Amino acid sequence: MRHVVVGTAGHIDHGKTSLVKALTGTDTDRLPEEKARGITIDLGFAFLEEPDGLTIEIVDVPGHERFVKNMLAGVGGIDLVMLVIAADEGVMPQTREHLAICSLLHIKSGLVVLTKTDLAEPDWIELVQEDVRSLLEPTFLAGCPIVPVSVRTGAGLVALRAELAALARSVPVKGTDQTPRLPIDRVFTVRGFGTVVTGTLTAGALAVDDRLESYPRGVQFKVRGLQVHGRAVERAAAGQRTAVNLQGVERAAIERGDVVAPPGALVPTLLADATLELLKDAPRPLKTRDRVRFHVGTQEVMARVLLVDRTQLEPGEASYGRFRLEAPIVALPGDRFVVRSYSPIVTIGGGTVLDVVPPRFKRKTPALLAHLTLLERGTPAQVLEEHLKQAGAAGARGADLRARTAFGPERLPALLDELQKAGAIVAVDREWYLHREANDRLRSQTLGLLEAFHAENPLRAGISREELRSRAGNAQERVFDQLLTRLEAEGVVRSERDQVRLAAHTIKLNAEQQKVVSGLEADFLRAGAAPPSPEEALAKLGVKGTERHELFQLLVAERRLVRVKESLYFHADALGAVQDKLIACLREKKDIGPADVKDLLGITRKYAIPLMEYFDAQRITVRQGERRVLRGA
Ligand SMILES: Nc1nc2c(ncn2[C@@H]2O[C@H](COP(=O)(O)OP(=O)(O)OP(=O)(O)O)[C@@H](O)[C@H]2O)c(=O)[nH]1
Ligand SMILES: [Mg+2]
Repeated sequence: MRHVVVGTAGHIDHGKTSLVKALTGTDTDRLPEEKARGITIDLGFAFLEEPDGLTIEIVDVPGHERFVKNMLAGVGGIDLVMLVIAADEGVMPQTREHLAICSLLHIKSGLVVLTKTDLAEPDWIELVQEDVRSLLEPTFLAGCPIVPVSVRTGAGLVALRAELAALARSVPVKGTDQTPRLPIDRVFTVRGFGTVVTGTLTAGALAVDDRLESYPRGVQFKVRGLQVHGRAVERAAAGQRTAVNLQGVERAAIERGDVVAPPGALVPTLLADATLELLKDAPRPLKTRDRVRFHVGTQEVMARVLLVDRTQLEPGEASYGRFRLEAPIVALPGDRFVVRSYSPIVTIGGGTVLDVVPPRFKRKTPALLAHLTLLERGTPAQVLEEHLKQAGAAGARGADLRARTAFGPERLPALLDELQKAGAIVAVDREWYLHREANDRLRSQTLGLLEAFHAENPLRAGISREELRSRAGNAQERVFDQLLTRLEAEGVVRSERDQVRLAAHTIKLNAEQQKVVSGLEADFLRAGAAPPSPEEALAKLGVKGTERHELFQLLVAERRLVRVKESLYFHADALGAVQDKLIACLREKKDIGPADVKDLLGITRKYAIPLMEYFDAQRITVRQGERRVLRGA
């Protein structure tokens, strides 16, 4: 089962809709206004089934110059174009404009239908054919079949159908390893069913009960039903005209231009980098900051264009542009788009989307140019590496890379693997990646910070992990954790509790410092349950300072002194002895008050109260009024 999408194109009244009807039996002009005016206003849909299982989906577009925007919403998803030219009138303005649009969208092939041949003399038809050939010469339709037909007499219709089927069979099969996307071209409600959207599925498949999302508004829903050609189906495949019945979504929450895809698979953006070419016959140069109409998929959004390496793009020239969009678009790199001027509304150019999450760059810098050139011309692996390079120290999640590249769910992991093996990127964990350069930069920055910290604080064992992370440019937490884990595994860094240090760092005391530290420790040990204040202890050794003194803190960091409350420290051994006595006493007496503690340890209230509170906090005792009992006793 193959589905190939053919779009009509051509000037108003040249017979597109009549031709579709003659081929398929379907009148695609459904609107009352279309019937009344005898012109096509919006898109119409029909199909042809070939005996071998090939289905040719036909999108009929309006030719009126005022409805080119509708035409653009229709041709975004087509594989082939059927350029319809009336033999009596020949090439007209929208013949050219539609042809230019198809060229800009990189439609691969198609054919020309020279219709209304019953209205022209053979000589004249001959001349028109010449004219058409020279029009097509510089385009993708150069040398394509030109099929003369008359809907009135039926002449040429059989030959046309055969040409169409042959062309359709030569269209390459659509990729399966791609994000399924349904750019919405119609939204309506069906009584008893609710909201229905239609579009041409670009890739992959959709199935009933799938959980999907409508972008850019992020409305999530379940597929209640699917229809293809008016028949209910369980599954819709790439290339099929698909109608999706959304469960629980208001009609007003969706409009033409929105895109249906799996949740998280796409990123709406207000900024897009792209290649940009101006048509040779554009009426004037395009200047940076010009306001344009940006058409991608079935969407039209106003935008300002910033030219990357010049202030003005001349007709026929190509460069890179950054588009500041006035409403979010939903696209993937590789998508083609069309640009029309704000006023007068004419098609002036187009290009390929390169990046939908563009990095911040100072405009016009050679770096930006090099970056965009790589995105345009690089191999898939180079493009992916470039995205990770731009992500810097923050790195990127695999799922986010998928939403901003055209690589499918199978291709992307394979490319990430390849880059990892080549040493270009580092896997932070199973879903987070970092460019090698960012990794190395963060690593040397972190080691440098540790070195500097030790040099400035020779008597401190280490720096807190959080402090270090924030000094290292507020590194992404997962990235930083992974770096420290690796540095530890390599034996370069040690971390204890929340303190990090270089493995090589040791605290070296000179003789005088050593004397102070030993003196302090001895003093507190001797004082037992009635220790001096830090100031007193230091002063006794001839040092001026408080508990913040670094030699004092050294004993605290090593847990030889334990802080019971502000400015009240006990030697760890003394505190251990106090705890033992207290527990023994509590076992015997069941509960004790401050007076018991004073007597037991021979200390004053000044020590007894903080000690009792300390043991409460340590969850050894529980307070009951003014008395304490053993916790859990
Ligand atoms: N004599 C003759 N008339 C034709 C032929 N094909 C179409 N017409 C007539 O041309 C007029 C326009 O035909 P449409 O099919 O509506 O043209 P269209 O290209 O779809 O027009 P838009 O969608 O508005 O751009 C109608 O009156 C048709 O009957 C033909 O082969 N011979
Ligand atoms: Mg029509």
